[in-house]
Amino acid sequence: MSKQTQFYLGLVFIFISVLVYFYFSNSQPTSSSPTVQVVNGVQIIKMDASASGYSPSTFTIKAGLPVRWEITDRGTAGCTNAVISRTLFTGQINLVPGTTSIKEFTAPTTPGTYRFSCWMGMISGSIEVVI
Ligand SMILES: [Cu+2]
Repeated sequence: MSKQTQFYLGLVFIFISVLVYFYFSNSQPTSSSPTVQVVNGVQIIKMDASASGYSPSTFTIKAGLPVRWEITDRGTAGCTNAVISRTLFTGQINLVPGTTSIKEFTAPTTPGTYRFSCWMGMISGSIEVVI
């Protein structure tokens, strides 16, 4: 391979690298979180709960907008049979194995990290509220 060929191959390599870089840097998801979808202005969160934890366990939602939280019980037991969050809503969300429980509330207007957990706090997750 001549020096000139190597030089041009180098240029092509750099060019492709730059293209790839811009392609990926521009393709960031438009939604703040892939686990949240917005339908008719309602932010829908889908989460699985089991005795070992929540999946996914973190979400990002927009402040002040309605939320519909669908929690599918994949085998909770004992204290994991209810979800609480003192900062997001009052009361608790009761879970029944094999069924999906739905909780509707309005996202806080103050941005921040809001934690939720089973009623004894052994398994937990968080909802990031952004403006
Ligand atoms: Cu617990």
